[in-house]
Amino acid sequence: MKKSKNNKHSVLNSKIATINDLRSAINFIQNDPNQYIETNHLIDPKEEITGVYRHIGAAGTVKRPTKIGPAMMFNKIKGFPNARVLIGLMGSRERIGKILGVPSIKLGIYMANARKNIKPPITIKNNKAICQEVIYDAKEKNFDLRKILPTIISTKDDSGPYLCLGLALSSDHQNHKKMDVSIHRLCMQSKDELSIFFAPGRHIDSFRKKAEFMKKALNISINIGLDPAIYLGSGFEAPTTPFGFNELNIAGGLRNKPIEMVNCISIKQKAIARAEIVIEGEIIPNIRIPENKNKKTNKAMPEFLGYTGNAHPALPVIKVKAITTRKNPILQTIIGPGEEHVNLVGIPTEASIYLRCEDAIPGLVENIYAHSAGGGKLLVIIQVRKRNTHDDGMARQAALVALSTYRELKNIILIDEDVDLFDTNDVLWAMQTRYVSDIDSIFIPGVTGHVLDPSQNNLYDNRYHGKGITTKTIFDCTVPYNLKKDFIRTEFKKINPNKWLKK
Ligand SMILES: [Mn+2]
Repeated sequence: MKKSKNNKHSVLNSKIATINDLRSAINFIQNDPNQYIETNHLIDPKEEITGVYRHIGAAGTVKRPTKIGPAMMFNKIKGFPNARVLIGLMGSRERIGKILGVPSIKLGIYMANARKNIKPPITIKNNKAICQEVIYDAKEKNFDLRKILPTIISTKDDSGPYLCLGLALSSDHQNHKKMDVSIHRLCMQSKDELSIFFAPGRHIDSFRKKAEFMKKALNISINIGLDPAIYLGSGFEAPTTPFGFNELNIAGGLRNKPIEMVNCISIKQKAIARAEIVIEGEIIPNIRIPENKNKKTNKAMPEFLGYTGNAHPALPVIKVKAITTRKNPILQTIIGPGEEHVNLVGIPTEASIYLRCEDAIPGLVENIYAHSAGGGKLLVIIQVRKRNTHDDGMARQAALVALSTYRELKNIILIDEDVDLFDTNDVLWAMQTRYVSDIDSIFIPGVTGHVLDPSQNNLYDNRYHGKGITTKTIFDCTVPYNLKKDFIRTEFKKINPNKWLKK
């Protein structure tokens, strides 16, 4: 019995070890209808894919009705006979846990370990790179990226077709060892132009500004359809991954194997060798275009807090030089406010906070959850195990460490080890009997938050002049250590119920 169990475990691990790109990740889950479904019904990438998937598995901050569900592959795309669209692959923690070979409740801590045990990427030869099986040269007369890629339009208000899972890879134009990978909002603006939106402080934007100052273009590759380990590793931000640190190191750590890069064919830059699709281009210095250039709408696309973002008046432009793809490429995408986005930003956030708390207060923090309701950024649940009365203060100190680690964080709920941080009913239960608002709330006013939160606005709170400034709150829902004996949850007999479930 024991032997077969061990064998099963080793088979599982060896399968996970073979996941090195999007298709091998799909193969791993494709026979489980709770994790993956396909459809051969023709679908329009304009509004229909998001309209359908909202009912299947979007969840997150999407307006209800919606739910967590399987990833969905659309095999027949209107106007694009050779391409497929996949949405929702990283849309549940359970599925990410399966694909990475980790229990889903341990994902944050596992990511923290990958940050400590990094593996640098390697570069392979072009003739070995499957991302270059098919080549479209932008110099050719009929080149039009809008006709090559089945890019989705999420809603009627969107500024245009958006690539929602384009992993941008770029480097310092004078020192290519300083590299960065990160995901940004990319809108198709013409047959060979994309606008790129950088949130303040993003590392590739710093490369761009430096190149622009010297009147140089910045070479950039946009990589789509990847091993989820690469997307998840790319979600780390400074200070956990400081400026110039290549986040592909962490993906290599997650897989315990270097990520393969390849030289682009049209520019001096790297691409992810096993990507489904690579867009090669350069960010032109001193050019800006309005994000809504092609459409009279003030809106851009649905953003992670569940509201549609405003179109930006002046964005940098990527001039596309070439597109390379696998044969019959899969365009991988997400719903902006969905659970998939929550996981992509939230799990690295959990890892970053865990690392800093372990450094500052070893052994206190049990686990961290960047909650779905805050889009993985605004709300974090911190579970602590107090060891003495001193830890009554240290738990609150852990919350301050979290706020200093991740500036976009707004609200923190502290809970004890006997509360399930992933079960919101249980967290709210702790709030009812272990929290008294006027003694257990800590307010920290006037601190930088996130510009996409509509309450962080002068019209809502006229104490602050700018956008993205707010009051941060710590809700301490833990029991004071000396009173623990009065807060013991009812214990039921420990018993295996399976016998009573058999017919
Ligand atoms: Mn970075």
